[in-house]
Amino acid sequence: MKEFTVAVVGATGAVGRMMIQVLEERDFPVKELRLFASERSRGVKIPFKGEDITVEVLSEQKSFAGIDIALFSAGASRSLEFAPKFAADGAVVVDNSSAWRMDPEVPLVVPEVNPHAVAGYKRKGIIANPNCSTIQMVVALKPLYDESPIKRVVVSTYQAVSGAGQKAIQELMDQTRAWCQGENMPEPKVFPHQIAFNCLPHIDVFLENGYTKEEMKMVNETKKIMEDETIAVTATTVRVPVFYGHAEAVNVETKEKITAQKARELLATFPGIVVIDDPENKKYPLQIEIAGRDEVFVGRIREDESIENGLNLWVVADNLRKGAATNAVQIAEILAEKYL
Ligand code: NAP
Ligand code: 3JM
Repeated sequence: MKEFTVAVVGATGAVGRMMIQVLEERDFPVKELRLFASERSRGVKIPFKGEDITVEVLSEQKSFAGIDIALFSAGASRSLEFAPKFAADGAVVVDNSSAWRMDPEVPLVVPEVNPHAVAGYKRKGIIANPNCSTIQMVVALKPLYDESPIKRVVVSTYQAVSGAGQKAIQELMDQTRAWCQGENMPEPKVFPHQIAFNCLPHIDVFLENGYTKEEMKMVNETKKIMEDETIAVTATTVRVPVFYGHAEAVNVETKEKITAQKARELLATFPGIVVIDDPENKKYPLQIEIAGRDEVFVGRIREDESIENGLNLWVVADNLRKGAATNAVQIAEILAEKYL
């Protein structure tokens, strides 16, 4: 089997470390793994398949020749600057940031939904991984859409702190510990307010229309991935004091009626989805139970009795896995199997 030189850019971060773990777990055909991060990580070693790999400093002067696939998770500005350099030196970049997602020459891919779009990597040498909240939602929407086109989606999210990186995980831990020990609450540094025992309706920056950038990512990315500009999407994205796993309350309006029972069947037979929907026995997807899993979990499937053709769903996934690293590695697997 062909093997590839793979780079992880942002290797020391929450997403980067998970990418390395997922590459190993899925036994991706890696010939050589190269790891990049900032000057702060000079000399850091990260284990991969029993070997310690030394992190390289991402710098302007470097040639990136010899890299086949580069998985980026070092922030949008690094992606804007370095993804074209890696691509010019011959790599296909799978970028986790928002930098390239809405570029018409860059495919935006969720393998369960639009795997054919991967072919578009040939234009710029870059494929974009969608936002974590978009990924899990479109996986749940796809089997419903295939039954009847979707007119409108109203979504509210309950997003884990790990979506904001290593420092955010630490901030929730430090605030929780301080509160439990009766100490002074440390000043928030990553989040705009205290996150422990609190919910913040504020993820990423506010835009002129009053929505946050995170909310508009869900609106715009959904249309691009579903290849349907007519789907109306509106979102409220909320950070909650949970370490791993994003949950979403999703209201879907379809053109034709889909009963709750039919929706349950469609969702349960779709690749990458697990239905947990047994309210009598208190069974529905929970963040603490699905953390560490790669599938998208759907429960609380019920008809919206306020409109003719509506459904309500509760959709939960591990944001660092399906929401980021696993989706990126799945894209790399398609590249490896079909294109490179
Ligand atoms: P994180 O834990 O803060 O990690 C950031 C990573 O970027 C670290 O490896 C860091 O290296 C590196 N980095 C920062 N500045 C750099 C520089 N100037 N040069 C080289 N490397 C640099 O954040 P994260 O949660 O892993 O997220 C990383 C990025 O992935 C985000 O900014 C976002 O664009 C994307 N992301 C995407 C999703 C998704 O939905 N698909 C979810 C979460 C994040 P040091 O350790 O050396 O500082
Ligand atoms: C998730 O460098 C940055 O501004 C990154 C901000 C960020 C993003 C993003 O916009 O790329 C943090 C966490 C995302 C994302 O997936 O959209």
